[in-house]
Amino acid sequence: MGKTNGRDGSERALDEAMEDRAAGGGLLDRRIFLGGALGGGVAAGTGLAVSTQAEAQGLTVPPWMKAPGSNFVGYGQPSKHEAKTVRTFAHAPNVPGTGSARTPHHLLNGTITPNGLHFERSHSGIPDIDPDAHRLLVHGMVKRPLTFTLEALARYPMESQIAFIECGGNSLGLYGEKPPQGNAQALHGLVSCAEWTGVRLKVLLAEAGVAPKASWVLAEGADSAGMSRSVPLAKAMDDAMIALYQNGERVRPSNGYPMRLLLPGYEGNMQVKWLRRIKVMDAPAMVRDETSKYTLLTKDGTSQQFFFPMEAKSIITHPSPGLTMRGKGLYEISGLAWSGNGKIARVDVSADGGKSWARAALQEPVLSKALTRFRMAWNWDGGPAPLQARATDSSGYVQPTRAKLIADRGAKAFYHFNGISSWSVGANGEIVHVYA
Ligand SMILES: Nc1nc2c(c(=O)[nH]1)N[C@H]1C(S)=C(S)[C@@H](COP(=O)(O)O)O[C@H]1N2
Ligand SMILES: [Mo]
Repeated sequence: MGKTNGRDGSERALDEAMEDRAAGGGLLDRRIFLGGALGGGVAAGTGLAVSTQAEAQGLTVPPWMKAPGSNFVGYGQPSKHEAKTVRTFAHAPNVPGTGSARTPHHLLNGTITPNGLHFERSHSGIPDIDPDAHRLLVHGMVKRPLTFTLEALARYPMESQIAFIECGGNSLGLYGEKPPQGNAQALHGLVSCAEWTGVRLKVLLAEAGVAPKASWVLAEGADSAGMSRSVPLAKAMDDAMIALYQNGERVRPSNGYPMRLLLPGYEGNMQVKWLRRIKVMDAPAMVRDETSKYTLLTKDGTSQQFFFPMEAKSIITHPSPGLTMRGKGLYEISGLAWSGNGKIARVDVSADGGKSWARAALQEPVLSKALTRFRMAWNWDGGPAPLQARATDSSGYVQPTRAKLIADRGAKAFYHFNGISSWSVGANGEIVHVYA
């Protein structure tokens, strides 16, 4: 390293950045982590890494360098040291397979959820579908009803789309009077993001020939719940997809094998798994999951039906409950933001319970209706600190505070919780969920 780029320069840059406070509570300018300008300075200045000298002294030959490693396997698995990175789930009493399994966001990074960790919500277990026997029927108000085998569908032009899916019931505990205790997985784990590949629904509808008066479609699953939802024809003709692949491989059985309906940005319940039927109609079918369930209870006790997009929301994944703070100093606050109405435009972070905010850096590429990773540099002074994130999407919509959400919807609201949530970092380094 030349003198101008050397450790002296980096240390100075760190000092300057430390002074470049973006908001109260130790939040630093978002540029601090960008471009690696602080590589040496971060290590030297804050003790995040072992110093080079000490490392050189400790450079011995570890056991795994002394013998050849293990053999190849047909389908790879995560390291045995990552055995805690799993979904967590509870079954509804006496109903095997019914319930949900949650994504461990506090143990992951980036924006794509590995297939084995994508959250799952199933109303009647995971059907064991023979892909050769499965059929997709497109019928109702069409000129030509059509039946597709998986083989036939695979010959259509395909597209890929990175999209989040969030259950309408994600985070619903936060409507409660007292802050539920749990980690990001337990409280917010019913959201995941994958690259989905398949055939646009509009291609199949065009081939079937939709009647001019049609305005809705009914999607039905091949599970024993026969789970069904009505979808506006406009969405079906827009970015709706019959997804056959998930992160490059066939959709997992738990996520809809051999095909599911993908409705980017819409509540998870409508994205019918194990899809077997699309019926074109001129009115919604008023099935159970859009009448008795998945409606939005409002303040005056009436229910709002057909509230489809999941609105802008963010959660901090690091630090978060279950992760340990190792003394004061420099940390990265990082998390996920998403909006069913477009792209994330900005995320602001607060380390003083919402009194002051600083703009976080967004990881590129920022994609519409996909999870977006945000990052913020933070110099923790070792004292109590309530951490919050607030997302704004490309429509200008700003994630509301929990208080505002409840004032608007009433205390009995259940679905679509997207209020700002808070982690409190205690002086002992323990992190808990609070209402700040
Ligand atoms: N056929 C069928 N589709 C279904 C469900 C179901 O139980 N059966 N659950 C729905 C619900 S409530 C959600 S939130 C999403 C979850 O999708 P995932 O399990 O792939 O994460 O699937 C939806 N599609
Ligand atoms: Mo759901």
